Amino acid sequence: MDKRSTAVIGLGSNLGDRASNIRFGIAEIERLPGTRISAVSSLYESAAHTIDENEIQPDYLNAAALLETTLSPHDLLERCLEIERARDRLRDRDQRWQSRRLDLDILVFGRETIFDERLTVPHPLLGQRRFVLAPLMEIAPELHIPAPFDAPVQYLLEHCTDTTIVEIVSKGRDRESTE
Ligand code: A4P
Ligand code: MG
Repeated sequence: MDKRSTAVIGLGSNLGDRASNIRFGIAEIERLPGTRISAVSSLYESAAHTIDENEIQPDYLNAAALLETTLSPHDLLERCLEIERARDRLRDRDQRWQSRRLDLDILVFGRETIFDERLTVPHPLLGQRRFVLAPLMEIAPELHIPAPFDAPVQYLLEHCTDTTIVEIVSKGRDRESTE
């Protein structure tokens, strides 16, 4: 079966050589079977969102990659988790939102809304996070984010109440022009 879907993966890193970790993630996504990256955002820097607001964590670099893939959403998730593990993510499995070398989140997968024990798509916090919406705005401002958001990226960014400062730190690349 060769059903092709448009998906977006959000990448984040706040440990080690953050830019290199994100470049590694992009390169590994590009190697996935049946998958082609069509755009990669610039890198964006912001303070860490933490569950406990008193917790201090290193700042994050974030980016987003727009891709076409014939993988299923759950296969893509498994591949993303393998890529994270390959970047030697040593974390306590029971604790959420810890610092990490590389975190890959499936932000959007076609027009699908998925909510099961392994996968929630669109990513549930997408609309509340400027560090997710800013890179997405750069590569896919008109992309329609399915339910429960049911709105284009541009609309979600305009209505985002997250006051975190998100600064662009390096230019992205247009895949079409580099290949
Ligand atoms: N999972 C469910 N849905 C998804 C999805 N759409 N994409 C499951 C990826 N994974 C998904 O993930 C735990 C499980 O989530 C996976 O095994 C998968 O089955 P995890 O990566 O081990 O846990 P986590 O990342 O610590 O938790 P969570 O809830 O995914 O956190 P987030 O949303 O990734 O947030 N601040 C800034 N500035 N920038 C950031 O990138 N990131 C986080 C982590 C916190 N603060 C941040 C940033
Ligand atoms: Mg995550």
